[in-house]
Amino acid sequence: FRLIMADLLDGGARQKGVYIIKPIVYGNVSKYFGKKREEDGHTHQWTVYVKPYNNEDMSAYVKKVNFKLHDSYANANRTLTKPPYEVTETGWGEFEIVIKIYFQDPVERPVTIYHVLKLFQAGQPTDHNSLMKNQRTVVSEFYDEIIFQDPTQHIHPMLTMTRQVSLGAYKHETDFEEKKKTSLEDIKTARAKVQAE
Ligand code: SLL
Repeated sequence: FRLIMADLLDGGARQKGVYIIKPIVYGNVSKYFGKKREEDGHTHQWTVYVKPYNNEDMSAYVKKVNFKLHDSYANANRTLTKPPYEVTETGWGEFEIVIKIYFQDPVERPVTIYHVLKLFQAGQPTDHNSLMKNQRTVVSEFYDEIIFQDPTQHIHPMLTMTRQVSLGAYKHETDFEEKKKTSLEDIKTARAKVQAE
């Protein structure tokens, strides 16, 4: 009993000065039906998701992911307890989706992400003809990082020993390496501009 207690106490203690970073990608893809559906006026199919930036099994440290949709949807609260953490739906309108990530370690507070569901290409008209011209999938996704500060010893292995989920190439809709380059260039340019002012 003493040994178990000692382990529980130690394992539950936070490790000071340790940071573990889990890179993620969240967002949505959507596609125009090609027409407005008679029955419900829906025009698009879309999928909102949270996935690892690197190919790994997030369920090692994620307990569940909740997607809170617009109230016009039946069962607007969708909970996924295993990967893929995604919801596919149809609809006609854009709205904000609240994504809440819960962790296996109960001492870690859930992380909340706000994502505006995107169906239409920014700056483009949304009439039928314009939507047809732009047949490809609309993508709105973002790179981000979940940072575990001073994780407990219990969750440490769950964070560092995640396994690969699928063999073969693991690709995202967005070329994030390229986006990193252009973002850094943009920051440099902006800095130079501020300096000049
Ligand atoms: C607004 N942004 O300002 C809009 C709300 C609601 C989207 C968009 C269909 C839901 C359903 C749908 O696309 N809702 O029929 O199940 O009001």
